[in-house]
Amino acid sequence: MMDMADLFGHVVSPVRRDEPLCDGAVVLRGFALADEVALLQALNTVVAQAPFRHLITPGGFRMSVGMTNTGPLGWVSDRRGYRYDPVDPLSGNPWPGLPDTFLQLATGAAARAGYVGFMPDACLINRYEPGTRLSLHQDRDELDLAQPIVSVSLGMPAVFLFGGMLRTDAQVRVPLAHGDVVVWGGPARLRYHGVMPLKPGYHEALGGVRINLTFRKAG
Ligand code: MD6
Ligand code: FE
Repeated sequence: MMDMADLFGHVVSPVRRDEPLCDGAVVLRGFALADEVALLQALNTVVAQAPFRHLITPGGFRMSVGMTNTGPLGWVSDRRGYRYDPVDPLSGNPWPGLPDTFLQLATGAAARAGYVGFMPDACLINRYEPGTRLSLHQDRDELDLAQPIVSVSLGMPAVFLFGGMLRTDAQVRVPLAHGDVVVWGGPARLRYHGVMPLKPGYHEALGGVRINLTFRKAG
């Protein structure tokens, strides 16, 4: 989208901007805002069927981020390890189906970032409460690492930490706001990343929490 000037010649910041992070990763500012109401409605439906829960890491720690999934495959963690599973271990049922609005958002964002034909089969939903963080990690449990990840931020803003190929590489801090979408693939696919502790606050869409959707082609 082009920058616009108002009647006085001030540059008006457009709601949507594309910000390359590095080769293979881009932030699409505000990309999810157009579908906000439908997205939040679909999110409520999913969470009613598969509520947020705190998974246990293979090392025995309880994750502070609440998680659930929608789509044919869901990411789970327990004492046996990390994996994608077609069944929600809480209910014994398949995960809720991927809502159309979710799918359209994910494929549209991927295409805009240059990943035409992305077809996710998993959407991990993370819920951050004040003080909650996600420690540095790589996303490497998916079969085909040529496929990107599409990450949608909703509600409270957070600072995304974006590192390099090694855990010890320096990280850049990327503020992510309600409606921002990060598309992440190619040479960036295995970069370490995390989320800084959520600051307390309030956002009209979701109250005091941040919700992140990450779409993957897992199987
Ligand atoms: C989050 N996101 O933003 C957590 N992973 O809440 C992720 O862990 C993530 O945003 C891979 C690609 C993009 C991401
Ligand atoms: Fe991740």
